[in-house]
Amino acid sequence: MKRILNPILMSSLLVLLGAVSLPSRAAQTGPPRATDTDATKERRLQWFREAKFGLFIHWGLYAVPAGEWKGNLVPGIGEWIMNRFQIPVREYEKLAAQFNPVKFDADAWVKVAKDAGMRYIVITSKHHDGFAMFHSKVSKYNVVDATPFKRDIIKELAAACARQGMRLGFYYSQAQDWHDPNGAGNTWDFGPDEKKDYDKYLREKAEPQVREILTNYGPVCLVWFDTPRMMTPERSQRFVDIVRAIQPDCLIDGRLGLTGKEGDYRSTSDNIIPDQAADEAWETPATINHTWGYKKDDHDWKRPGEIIFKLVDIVSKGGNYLLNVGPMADGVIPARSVEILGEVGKWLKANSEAVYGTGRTPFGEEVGGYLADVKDRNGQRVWGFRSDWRCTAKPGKLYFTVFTWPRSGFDLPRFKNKVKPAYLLIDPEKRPIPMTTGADGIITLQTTRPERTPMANVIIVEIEGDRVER
Ligand code: H79
Repeated sequence: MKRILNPILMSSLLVLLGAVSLPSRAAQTGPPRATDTDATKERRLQWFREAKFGLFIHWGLYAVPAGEWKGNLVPGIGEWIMNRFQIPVREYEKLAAQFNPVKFDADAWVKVAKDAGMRYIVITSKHHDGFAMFHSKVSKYNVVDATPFKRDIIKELAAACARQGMRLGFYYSQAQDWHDPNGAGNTWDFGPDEKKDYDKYLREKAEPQVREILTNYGPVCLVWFDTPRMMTPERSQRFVDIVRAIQPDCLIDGRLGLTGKEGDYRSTSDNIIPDQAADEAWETPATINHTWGYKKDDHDWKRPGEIIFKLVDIVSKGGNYLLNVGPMADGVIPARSVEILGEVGKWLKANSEAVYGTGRTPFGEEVGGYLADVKDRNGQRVWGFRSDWRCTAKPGKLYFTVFTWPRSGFDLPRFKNKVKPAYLLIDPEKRPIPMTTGADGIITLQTTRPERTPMANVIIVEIEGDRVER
C-alpha cells in the first residue's frame, strides 16, 4: 500500500510544487524529452493504475477465414493463420476484397466495454499480417483503400470512445509485418529476417504509421507494441521518441523492446497472471476463449465467475486485466463473449468499490506459496495456489473478496491495526458483521454466505490508520 501510493502522491505533489516540468506543447515537436523522471512516468500511469480492466479487440483480415484455410482448421490462435499455413502475400491480401463488415457499429462495441465495467479499449491498428485498420497514407494495404467497406474503423471507434468517455489505445505490431518484404516474420515469401533491410521497414512503414495513429485519432491512452523481434535499444528508442513527441501522456506497454523495460509498465506473457503481488504497474493480456482473432470453432469460453476471479486476483496483485474479444468479419462481437462480459459487468457494477482505484493486497499469504518438501519432476519448487479470497485496499479500508465462503466464519489475516465494524459491500445499511477474537488473537467474522450477488462477496473491513501494520 505504502509503496504503491507514495509515488502517485509524490508525483502530484511535485507537480503542484512545480518541481517537475509537465510535458508542454513545445515538447511535442522538439527532441526527446530529457525530463522523463519516475515522477512523470508515475503521473502518466495514474489513470492506468486506477482503471484495472480493459477491453482488447483483435480485428483484421484474419476474421474472414475465421480459422479455416482451404478446408483446414488452423491449430492455435486465429490471427496467426497466414503464418501457420505460410499463405503467400499475394493470396492472403485478397482477403481485403472480402472484408465488408456492414454490421460494424463502433458505439455498440464501446457499450459492450462500458457494460462490462471496462475503463479502456485497445484495438489492433495493425497486427502481424501488416494490414492497417485505419486510413494510412504510408501503405495502401489498409481498410479504407483496400476493402469494399472503405470506412476508417479506427476513426469510427475513436469517435465513439470520445462520445462515451472511454479511453482508447492502439495495438501496433512494430516488428513483425508479414506483408512488408523487410518486416520481421515472413520467411516463406521474403526469406530469413537476417537478410532483410529491417530498418528500411521501420523507417518507411512502422514508424510513420505509429505517427499516423498518434496524430489522426485524438488522445491515445496507450500504444501496445508486441513481439519485439530484433528491437535493439536504439530501434525501440525511436518509437519511444515518436510517442513522447506526439502524445506525451500516452503510455507504452512492456513489449516494445527486448528488455521489457523500454515502456511505462510491465506486460506479462499472454494469459499469464503472476503468482505474487508487485508494486510496479503491470498488465496481463488475456483471451476470453483461446484465440485472439475470431475463430469459428473456438467455443471454449471462460465462465463469468472465472473472469471475476482473475480480475480480482490481478487487481489484488497490483495489475490490470486486458481481456480480449475477436469480432467476426461482419462486424459483430460473438454473442457469447458479449453475454459473458455482461455478467462480469453486473458483478463489477455492484462491487466496483473493491476494484477501481484500489491498491494491491497488504498481505500476500492468501495467494498461496511454495509447498514445503514438494518438488516437481525437474526438481523445481511447486507453487501451491490458493483461491479462497483476495484482498484489495484503500487508505483505512480493506476489501476482502471471498470466493470460497468458509463454513465457520471468515478469519482475518493477522495485523496490528484496530478493526472497526465490518460489513458486506452489498449491504446498504452496513449492518456490522459479528466478530469474535480467538485465544490465538485471530479475528473471525461470523457470517454465513450472503444470498445476494453470486460468485463472490466482498467484506469491507475498516481499520484505524491508513495502512495495515503487521
Ligand atoms: O496479438 C496476440 C498474439 O497474436 C500475439 N500476442 C497476443 C496479444 C502473439 N504473437 N506471438 N505470439 C503471440 C506467440 C505466438 C506463438 C504461436 Fe505459433 C503462434 C504458437 C502458435 C501460433 C508460431 C507459430 C509459433 C508456433 C507456431
